[in-house]
Amino acid sequence: MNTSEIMARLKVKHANEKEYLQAVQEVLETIEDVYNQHPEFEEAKIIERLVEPDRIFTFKVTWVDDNGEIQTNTGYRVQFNSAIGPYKGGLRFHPSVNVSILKFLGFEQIFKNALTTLPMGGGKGGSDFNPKGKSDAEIMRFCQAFMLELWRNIGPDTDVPAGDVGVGGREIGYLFGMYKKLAREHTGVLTGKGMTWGGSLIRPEATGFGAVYFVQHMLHVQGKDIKDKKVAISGFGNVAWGAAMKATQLGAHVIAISGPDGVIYNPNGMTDEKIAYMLELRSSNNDVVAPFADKFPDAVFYPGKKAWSIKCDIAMPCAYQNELTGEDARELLDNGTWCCAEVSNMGCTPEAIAEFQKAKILFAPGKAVNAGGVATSGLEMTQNAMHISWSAEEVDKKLHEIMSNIHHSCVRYGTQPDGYINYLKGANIAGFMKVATAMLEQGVI
Ligand code: 2IT
Repeated sequence: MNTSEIMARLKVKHANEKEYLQAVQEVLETIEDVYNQHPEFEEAKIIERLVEPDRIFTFKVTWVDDNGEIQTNTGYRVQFNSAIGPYKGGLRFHPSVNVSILKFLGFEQIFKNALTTLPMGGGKGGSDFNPKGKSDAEIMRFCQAFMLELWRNIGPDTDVPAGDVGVGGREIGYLFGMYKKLAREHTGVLTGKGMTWGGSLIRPEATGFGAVYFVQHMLHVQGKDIKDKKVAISGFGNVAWGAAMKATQLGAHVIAISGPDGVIYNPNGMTDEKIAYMLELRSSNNDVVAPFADKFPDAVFYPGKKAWSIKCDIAMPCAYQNELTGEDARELLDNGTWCCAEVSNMGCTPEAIAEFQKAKILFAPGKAVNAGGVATSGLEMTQNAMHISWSAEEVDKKLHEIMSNIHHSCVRYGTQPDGYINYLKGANIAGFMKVATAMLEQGVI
């Protein structure tokens, strides 16, 4: 079957899983040529096998809130593909979480993890639990109840979850505590751990730092430098925070950050105090960015507006899937934006990507740009397995090397005859080739 036939069948079989279908379609479209050049892949039905997760666990999570009321949520873990290593990928706690979203994230993770050069398969999990407005004690009880079900299905050489939207250091702490109690072992079963109990230095910053390192490489190819460029960032979570910090350190001006309530226009760029305040905002659990403008008088809050309404050179979506639409892309292009580095997973709609590519501006997909996060999780696993910890400099150096390698892979597989670098194609082909080869060599399983 060719890639279009496979896609058509998937659309029938999983008709209501739109995010999953979107993620698969994007990959299949970009690897089609390579797939056709390798009849051995078709013979081994590699794509048919790759698009279905190995298994999905779905479980009930019951817990008691601060009012003594019993709450019921649904927990999931999608173990997608383990061809090149144990399943690896984050947990997302957000009311939108469902099988389609976790399958899309798990599918993306396979290729992303392959790109990192580290031995990690793809997985993802989470719950429809909404952390917004919950007390610390409620978060703890939920995490404990979640792990009570999950723990038998994960392990340091089996499946290693981490954080994603709604799951940060605090949640990983509660999840790890419960795992340790049940399994009676202190191993690297989760990443993103605290620094005193097995966490890796630089992991909290790694996704954002890695994204900016990737942008530096993209710009370098064009003979440009990030210094003095205007950068618009969406979101004010962990990823946006790391990206804002590194971009600022390198002399760029982060002139926009945003939240579900609107955008902060920050014409003078970030300061250390402003960057630190991003973390404070996030931990307030209220999911609003507006207070930033109350605290810093040189910043202006525009309710209901997106970061893409602010004139910038470089756009870095750092929030959710499909947060940057075709309309947003046209607005950015009209305002002269010449680089979009997707940091969120599938942050741009297919229409937005088509606009950027048609305009031939620099565009790179999340699975390449944000891979520094999971790569540093991989480095955390290595440190745990060796029972040592590396210095921040060592980890940062390795992160630099990994982002440089990923960029190199994108250029290698994505450079078009006219010289335009199609980073989307490059990332997908590079990831696919590695996983497909591993699957082929391991037989029909
Ligand atoms: O999307 C991602 O790569 C993550 N949420 C991080 C996953 C990880 O295992 O560190």
